[in-house]
Amino acid sequence: MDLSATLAGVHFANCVMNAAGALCVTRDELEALGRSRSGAIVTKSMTPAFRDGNPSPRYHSFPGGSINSMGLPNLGSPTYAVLIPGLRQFGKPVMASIAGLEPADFLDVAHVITEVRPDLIEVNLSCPNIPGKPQIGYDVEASRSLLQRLNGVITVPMGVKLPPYFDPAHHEAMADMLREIGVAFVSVINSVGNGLVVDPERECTVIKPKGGFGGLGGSMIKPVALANVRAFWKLFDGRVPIIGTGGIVSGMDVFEHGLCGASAVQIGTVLVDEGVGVFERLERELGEVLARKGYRSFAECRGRLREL
Ligand code: RRO
Repeated sequence: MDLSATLAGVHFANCVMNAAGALCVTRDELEALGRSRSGAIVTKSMTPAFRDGNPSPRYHSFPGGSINSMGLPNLGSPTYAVLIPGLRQFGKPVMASIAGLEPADFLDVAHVITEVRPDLIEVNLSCPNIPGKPQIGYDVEASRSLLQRLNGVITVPMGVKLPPYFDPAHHEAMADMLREIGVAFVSVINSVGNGLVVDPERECTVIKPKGGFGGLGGSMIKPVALANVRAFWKLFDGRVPIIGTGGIVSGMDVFEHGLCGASAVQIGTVLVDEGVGVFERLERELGEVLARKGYRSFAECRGRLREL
């Protein structure tokens, strides 16, 4: 079964890769992704300098999914610029996720990372966990201004990682702006920001930062993720490739993202829960689903969701 994907001119032997943030901060983690069946090596979102992130506990997984408030812990872009050339030995695309607390941070990181030419750059407009810093992706004009400036610096395919939107007017406004900018791909969704998980026995929050508020991931967010994949697929008429992220636990979940319009997918919570062996399981399960349904490739099912 052909589970490959081509996106912004970049070929992925496997359409399933890690989501930025999941097991991709350190050199060891990035190299483990390189050795795994992940279709790409996606880095943790990086800032101009090393960050410890928020105080622990800051990640909690439970049967329905996960909540996190990591707070952008990362090695800093100069260190990733040294690591990225070495990651090429694994023969798969390297995607650098870039972030910042201010627009100037994104530009600084973009300058440093463009120099080492990752295959793609994903601009993270949607970190929900920095106290006092709203998600840029919820402000169309701030996003436009930042992306215009980054377009002048980044010379590899540039995509955006967006937060979930819950209203068609918001999908339309964002899609109009992204069409004008000419992004190479759209990655949806980041975690569902500022949820609250409670431990009723201990009568407390399960994570420490921000009074227990954090980004939700895992199976409980799948319908929100699918809605965002589908909304952008329709608004772009299938002409801007979409990476679907959110709620993938099984090969069938990957198939659902494909039906809604995803060209490739990323996994977060399930990767943290199971480790890099999960890529092999998902590959096997997706291959079985596609074969049973008479498809010859993952690409063939893309966007084919029937509307009743
Ligand atoms: O580091 C984080 O707290 C974090 C980031 Br940058 C992000 O984009 N999404 C998320 O759920 N956590």
